[in-house]
Amino acid sequence: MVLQAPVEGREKPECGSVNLLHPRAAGESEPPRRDEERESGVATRTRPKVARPDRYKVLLFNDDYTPMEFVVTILEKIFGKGPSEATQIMLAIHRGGVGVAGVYVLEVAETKVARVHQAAQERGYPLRAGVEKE
Ligand code: TYC
Repeated sequence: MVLQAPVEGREKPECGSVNLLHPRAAGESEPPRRDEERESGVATRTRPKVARPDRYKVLLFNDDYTPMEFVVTILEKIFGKGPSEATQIMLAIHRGGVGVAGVYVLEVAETKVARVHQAAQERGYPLRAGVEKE
């Protein structure tokens, strides 16, 4: 029977430290992840999966009373549009009834809607905004 003596200096590194004796610390590539992958030689995954959050459109709705200039200002100040794009979006809403002011993750989209309603209410305009999943 052969008893293996512990190899000096090759213990598991402490948490938070870097084991410079590890092969990958010397630039070796990742080992195959699964038997299937190793045996077929076909890489079935090249990058770790990263969840993308769902995105939501912020819609602005037309009405007969909110001034065009106010809607343009909203699109500039709250949605970061330049004057030309803001005017185009406003006119598209005016003609078509509804338009997309921007697309965001849900929490940001809902905050923008609240800001639109707050700004409109302060001036007594009936402008409405809403959120729709992309
Ligand atoms: N229809 C409005 C007007 O003629 C302008 C307007 C455009 C209002 C877009 C709301 O989301 C809107 N004054």
